[in-house]
Amino acid sequence: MSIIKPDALRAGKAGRILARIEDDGFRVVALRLVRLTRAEAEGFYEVHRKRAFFTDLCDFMSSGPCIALALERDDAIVRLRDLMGATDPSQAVQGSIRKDFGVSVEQNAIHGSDGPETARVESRYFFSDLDLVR
Ligand code: 3AN
Repeated sequence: MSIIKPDALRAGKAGRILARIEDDGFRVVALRLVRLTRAEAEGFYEVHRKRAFFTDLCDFMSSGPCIALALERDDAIVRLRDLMGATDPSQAVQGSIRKDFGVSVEQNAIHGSDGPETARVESRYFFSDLDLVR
C-alpha cells in the first residue's frame, strides 16, 4: 500500500513517481485520487498521534489531493521501501523516489506500508475488496 503525497501532486510529479513504481515491477491493483479530511489523515496516522510532528503531518496530508495505491509484487514491502528511500530525503540513497522528489522529512513525496499487516489495514482504509483488480 502506497500513497503519493500532496507535495508530489502539487509539484506535478505523480506520474513520474508512478512510472518509477511500475518500472520496478509493481502491479497497480487499485488506485484512487483522494483528498483526505483532517480527521481521515489523523485516522491514517493514528500510530503517530503522540509524536511531536503529528499535527503538522496531518495538516500536510489533508492539504491537497493524494493518490492511494494498492500495489503487488514479490517482496513488495521491502522493495517499495528500497525504492522510496529513507524517511528524510536528504538521507535517502541516490536514485530513490524521496531523494529525487522529496522536499523534507515531512513532505517526502511517498508513503509505503512498513509491514504486511499494516499494508492490509492501510489498504482497507482506502479500498474495499471489490476495488482490487487482479
Ligand atoms: P516512513 O514513512 O519512512 O515509514 P514513519 O512511518 O516513521 O516514516 O513516519 C510517517 C510519516 O511521518 C513520514 N512519511 C513523514 O512524512 C512523517 N515524519 C516522520 N518523522 C518525521 C519528523 N521527524 N518530522 C516531521 N515529519 C516526520
